[in-house]
Amino acid sequence: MQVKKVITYGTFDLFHIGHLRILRGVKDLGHHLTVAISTDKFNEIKGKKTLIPYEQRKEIVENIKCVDQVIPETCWEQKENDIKIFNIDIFAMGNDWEGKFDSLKVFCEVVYLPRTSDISSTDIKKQMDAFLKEHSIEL
Ligand code: C2G
Repeated sequence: MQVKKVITYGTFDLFHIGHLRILRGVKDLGHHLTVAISTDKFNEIKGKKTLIPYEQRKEIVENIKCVDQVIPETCWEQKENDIKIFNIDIFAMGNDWEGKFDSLKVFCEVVYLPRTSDISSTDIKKQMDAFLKEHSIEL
């Protein structure tokens, strides 16, 4: 049986059920899952503020049962090379990225999976802020 290799990319800050579902969904497309996690430096380039540092986000994701390999994501442009060096068959993302990575269809299959609604790292941060304010807890 040919091992089908899949890859996905993300920040995975404040790991939540939406992240877990997408990882499981991407893994279900093949047999071997590589996850490229945005480094803290790349998140600055993405304009994305993260609470959890890269090393901890990496340790959490690499301990998820369906994850086989974790690599750093340091730039937007690395995907094509990753697909080549890791012999990736399928690139997959949540469908908030629908169409954004279609240029990779030249190198592998591109799949966008349904995003889990009503949860995001940003929402969690907002809810935490509101909770702290409501209970007048000054950090
Ligand atoms: N996701 C999801 N449901 C949510 C939140 C996120 O399915 N409620 C998915 C996103 O669609 C993405 C993955 O989880 O496929 C990671 O999401 P983020 O950590 O927000 O990553 P992002 O900022 O989208 O970075 O080069 C690609 C970028 O690194 C993606």
